[in-house]
Amino acid sequence: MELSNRLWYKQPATRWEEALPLGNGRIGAMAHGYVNSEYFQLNEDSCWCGGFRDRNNPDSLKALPVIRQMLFEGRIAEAESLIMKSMSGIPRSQYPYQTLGDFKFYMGHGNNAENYIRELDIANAIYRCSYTVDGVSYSREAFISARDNCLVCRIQADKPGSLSVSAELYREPFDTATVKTGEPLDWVLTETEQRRCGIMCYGNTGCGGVDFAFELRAVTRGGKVSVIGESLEASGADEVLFVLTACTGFREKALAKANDRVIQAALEYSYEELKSRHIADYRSYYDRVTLKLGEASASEDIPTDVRLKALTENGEDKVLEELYFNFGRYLLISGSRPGSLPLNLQGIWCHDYTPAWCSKYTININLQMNYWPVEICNLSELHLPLFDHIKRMVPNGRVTAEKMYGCRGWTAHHNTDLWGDTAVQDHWIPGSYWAMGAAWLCTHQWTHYLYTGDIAFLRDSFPIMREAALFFLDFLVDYKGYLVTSPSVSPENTYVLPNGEQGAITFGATMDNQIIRDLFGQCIAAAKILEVKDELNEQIKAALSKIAPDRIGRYGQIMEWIEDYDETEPGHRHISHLYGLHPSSQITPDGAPELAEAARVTLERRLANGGGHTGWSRAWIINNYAKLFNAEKAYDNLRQLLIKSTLPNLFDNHPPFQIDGNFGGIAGMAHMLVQSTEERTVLLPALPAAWESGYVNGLRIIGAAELEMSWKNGRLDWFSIKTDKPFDEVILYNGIQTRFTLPGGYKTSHISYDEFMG
Ligand code: FUC
Repeated sequence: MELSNRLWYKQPATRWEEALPLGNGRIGAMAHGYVNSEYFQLNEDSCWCGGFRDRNNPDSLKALPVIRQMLFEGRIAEAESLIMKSMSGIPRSQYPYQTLGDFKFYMGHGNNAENYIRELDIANAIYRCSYTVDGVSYSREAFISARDNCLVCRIQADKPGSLSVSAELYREPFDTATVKTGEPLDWVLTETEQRRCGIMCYGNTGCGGVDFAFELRAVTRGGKVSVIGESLEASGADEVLFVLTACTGFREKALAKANDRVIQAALEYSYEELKSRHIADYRSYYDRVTLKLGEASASEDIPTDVRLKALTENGEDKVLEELYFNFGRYLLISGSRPGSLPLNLQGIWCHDYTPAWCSKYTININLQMNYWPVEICNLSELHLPLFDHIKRMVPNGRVTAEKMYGCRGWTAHHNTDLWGDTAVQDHWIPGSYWAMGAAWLCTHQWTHYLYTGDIAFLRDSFPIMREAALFFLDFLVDYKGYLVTSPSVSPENTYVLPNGEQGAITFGATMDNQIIRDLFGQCIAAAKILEVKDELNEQIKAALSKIAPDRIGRYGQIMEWIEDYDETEPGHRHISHLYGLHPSSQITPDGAPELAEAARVTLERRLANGGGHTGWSRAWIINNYAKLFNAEKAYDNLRQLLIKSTLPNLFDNHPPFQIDGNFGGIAGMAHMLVQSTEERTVLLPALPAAWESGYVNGLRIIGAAELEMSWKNGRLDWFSIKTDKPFDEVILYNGIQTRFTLPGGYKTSHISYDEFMG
């Protein structure tokens, strides 16, 4: 197996952050690989505590003009005091996403193992653990199949009849019970009973939340299976096969029946069949992209945790970088599938009942960052859960727009949950009172269209994008001839006024202007494509011309606020005013060189003051430097991400574990190799010296096309473009550009450096 396709360790996990993730979009598990037991810590994507509530503060609308007036008059403290009371959600907080529960099995042997290895094969999405105890070699292999919607685990030993395994399920202390299913006649199950009887843990998450149920069955070769009390046991077996599935009331009404259907259907297949169905499905995504940053020798085959630790001294590790890139793709394919919920702060790998930030969907950077790599890394369908979620939010967002602000359209604040809640979350002044969440999410719809050319998708998304824009036609207020948001924040920073007073609530923050520019511009562009000519389109055009431009402040930086205030924390983890650089492409070195230079100064200032200290912040910085075509800085920050913000299982560390940095990190790597806007695609815009020679195949570019590219000695060697649809885009490399107009379904031959540079 290629080194860049495998995470491996010589010891069991000693903490959760060393366990290995499996998932199929809905069901997630962390495998710990103990010797005399296995611990799969489980998730189900809809396992949220609490039901939907209308939390919109009824006093918001009345307070709105007063708050606006206070802000214009510079009475910040008063405005903040009033906003906290009048605009915070009632109750203040959304409920948390939660772990589903635990599946554990105990091996009937001791703990003294030799030749222990556990690994995650990310080319096939399979977990393995093997060792020898008392001369018997044991192995377990597990995966979570999207095709058959279940976790499958096979245990083998090289001595016949030597397997005795006892399994249990629980959600301590929040389950109703674990019970026998299928009404077995006795403790010992007949062969037919093995397929329809097992154990099921069930309950309700509470506070009006979902019912949940997860069920386990065991089938053996040799030996017997019994259900005693809450335990499912195999004894004297040559081989044990466990199949587990889970669901909640979010999707199913009769939970036990739904789980029974899934497991019975899965058990129609043999283990090998289930495995090959799983691999074929997984690889249909994973094999789309290949990245080579160099050749690795067998002597480089060292355990992942050791490799990660060694990076600090060794300076660079291209195998680890490739592995990190592949692992990010693995997490996307395992955590976000058509029909699943979108990836929250911990994806489907959350181990708490009250996780950090409730493991919600934080939409002032984090949820968006989770989806930064999907289009460029050729995993476009994995974006769909986000679009489904946007649709869940729209009706709530209309209510929030009307009740809180008296506006048409729809809006959302900086968090949302399972139910698509859009009201203000928390009473965190620098973050909560920010009505830009919907607008930012809608830019993903446009991006998906740009990369796929899917007109039907655009037609479906267009009303949602326009309703998000409509909100701003009502919400924006006049300030010195500009239309500005008010109230708002620049997530999640605080400014200092010349009189020393500090504040976070503001109007017309730079990020807001940038997001609105994107949203309005995208609505206008979409209207043109869809041939929609109406009054609303004209109003959006008129409003767009009144959005304040980005301005450069006294340090040469992009101004974060409408005035050139200082920041309380110049090294703040958010770099909200660089939204225009990334994820947007309003600021590019070739399109807006002065602003790009100011963006560079902004980044330097952030970093000089301790910025980039959370994983996701570092990942944003990689993307930002890549977008500035600054290869060495992008690479240096990628190394920092690996050294400072990556856990032994390669999960991103905020701290604690937060998955956005994994996705932001690999998006950054992809953007170092290729960047597309509607105007042009740049090849190797930020190729660091360390990636001297390499090859990439399958990255997507705007215009529904795919790129294959090789480079040698730091220079483009050749590239080729494969189109889905008629393609018309300028390709830029090293200052030279050529327009490519190609028919759909076409692959160019290798275009060499010399040919291209002409
Ligand atoms: C934002 C960030 C935090 C964290 C949280 C989930 O509030 O500022 O760092 O990522 O979201």
